[in-house]
Amino acid sequence: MADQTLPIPGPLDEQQGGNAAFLEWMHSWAVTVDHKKLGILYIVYSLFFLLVGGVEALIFRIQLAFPYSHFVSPGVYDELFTMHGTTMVFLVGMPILFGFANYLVPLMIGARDMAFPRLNALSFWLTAFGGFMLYFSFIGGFGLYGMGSAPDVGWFAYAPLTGKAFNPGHNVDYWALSLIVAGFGTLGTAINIVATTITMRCRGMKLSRMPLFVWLMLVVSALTLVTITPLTAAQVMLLIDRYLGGHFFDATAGGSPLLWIHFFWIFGHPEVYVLVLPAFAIANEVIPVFSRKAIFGYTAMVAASVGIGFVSLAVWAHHMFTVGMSAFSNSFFVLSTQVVGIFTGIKIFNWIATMWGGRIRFATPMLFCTAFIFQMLIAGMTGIMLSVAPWDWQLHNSYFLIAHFHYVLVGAIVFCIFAGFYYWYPKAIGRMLDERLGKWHFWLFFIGFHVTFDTMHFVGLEGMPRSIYTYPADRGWQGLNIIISIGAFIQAIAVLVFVWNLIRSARHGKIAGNDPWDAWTLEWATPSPPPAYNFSKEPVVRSRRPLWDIKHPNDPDWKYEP
Ligand SMILES: [Cu+2]
Repeated sequence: MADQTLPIPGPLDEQQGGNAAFLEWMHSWAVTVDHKKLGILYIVYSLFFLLVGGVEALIFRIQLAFPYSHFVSPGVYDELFTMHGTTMVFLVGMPILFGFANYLVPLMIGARDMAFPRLNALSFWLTAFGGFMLYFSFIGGFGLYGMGSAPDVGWFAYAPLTGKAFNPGHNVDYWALSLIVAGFGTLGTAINIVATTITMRCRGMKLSRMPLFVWLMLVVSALTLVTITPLTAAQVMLLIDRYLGGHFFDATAGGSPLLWIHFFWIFGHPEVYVLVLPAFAIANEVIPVFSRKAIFGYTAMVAASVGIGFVSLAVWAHHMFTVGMSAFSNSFFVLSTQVVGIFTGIKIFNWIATMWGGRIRFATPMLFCTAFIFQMLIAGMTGIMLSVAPWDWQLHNSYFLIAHFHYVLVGAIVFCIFAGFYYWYPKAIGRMLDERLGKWHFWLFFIGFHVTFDTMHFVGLEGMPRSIYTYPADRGWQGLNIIISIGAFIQAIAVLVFVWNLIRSARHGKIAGNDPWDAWTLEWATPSPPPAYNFSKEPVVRSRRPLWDIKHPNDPDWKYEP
């Protein structure tokens, strides 16, 4: 088989081809409108910020490991947890998952590219510009602590703390402006995915035959269109308050800080599903292939995803049970939040039913997905606990809440992202990731994750609130905090093993070939990596498993799907 790996120039090539070749290579990536290259750019960009956001977490975990610690100053501490949250949600979670979608959706539906390739390129560069502008605040921002102040108001930037009275510097402006710019990039990508899915499917790829990955990215993109907009509107209102004499969020002048909180969570909670549904989408592709069984309950999976999409728009105030809403409002948001739990339950049932009776191969992607199911179950249960208003009154903004949402953001989303890397890296690069390093990555990350976030539930139940800079020694939180910090460092080592695997395998990994996992969706029908034009001939699809049909025409349990 010809060596079809992705051409990655190295120092040798530079010496032979001189800088010209390298510059030409750089130029080809800078001006690309190819969905595959843009997908890879999104992923590399997000991996960089995953490391940055991870380092921020390690620094404040050192600060919190001991009582009365002054490892960093209070101001820097506030910047670190604000930037950690903002980075992981806006510069890692969304772009990395849209990166996977950018790379895979056209391939999975048998299309040549996205519907709007130039909009696609613009969307990436807006996203990247927004992210780097946010980090420029570390240099350009001017806050209470002088030059070089990053946003320090929490990732949800509650009013009135963001007002000029409490935050006279530019760090809040960097937060709002950079997310507005990145937000337009995200909107552009969402428009592209919706248009591509609706208009670019190859012959026979009916909606009822689309891979679940594509279905979920369609729901996510529609959700993005209706949730990024209120956030952008609120950020513009904030800038009007700060510079044009507005009073939207200023209670002393007829405005209301609660208005910001409502706006933020009208975006913020659906945002959780903009992040977790793509993770579910990855699990929907990996679990069946490694169980050697088609997904259980395809239609129920689609319906549950659409259901989550809709209901997630009606739960936002479960983040506001402590603001003093009426009993009726609280009850409404308790119930709507628990309805989402039903849809997630259907999905967890279907993943287990898919594995049930299957011939399961626990290769690294499947290890990450199996752990994901277990952790999503726990995250769901603590979510239901927190959705009960009286319980939430006790634990709101405690480390129990931090543990809960990291169970979703890391335990579900990051675990699935890692699974996606081990599953689709061979397709994009043409070489396999090393399985031995993969197993090390998995077990170290699994242990580190549980040491950190299981323990965090308990220090929360012991009453430790979030965002505090330090704590007294007599609260009994020290032991638990040291364990949490040790877990964080184990996770960091696991991520370094992963990064090393990514770099090393690009040159030394086993050649993958077109279809290393014996899968059944169309991306595996192309060479690895796929040529710029994707398919030499438009595929014709006759079922939900187009490649399986081609490879197993006489499969006894194959049946024609209308
Ligand atoms: Cu929520």
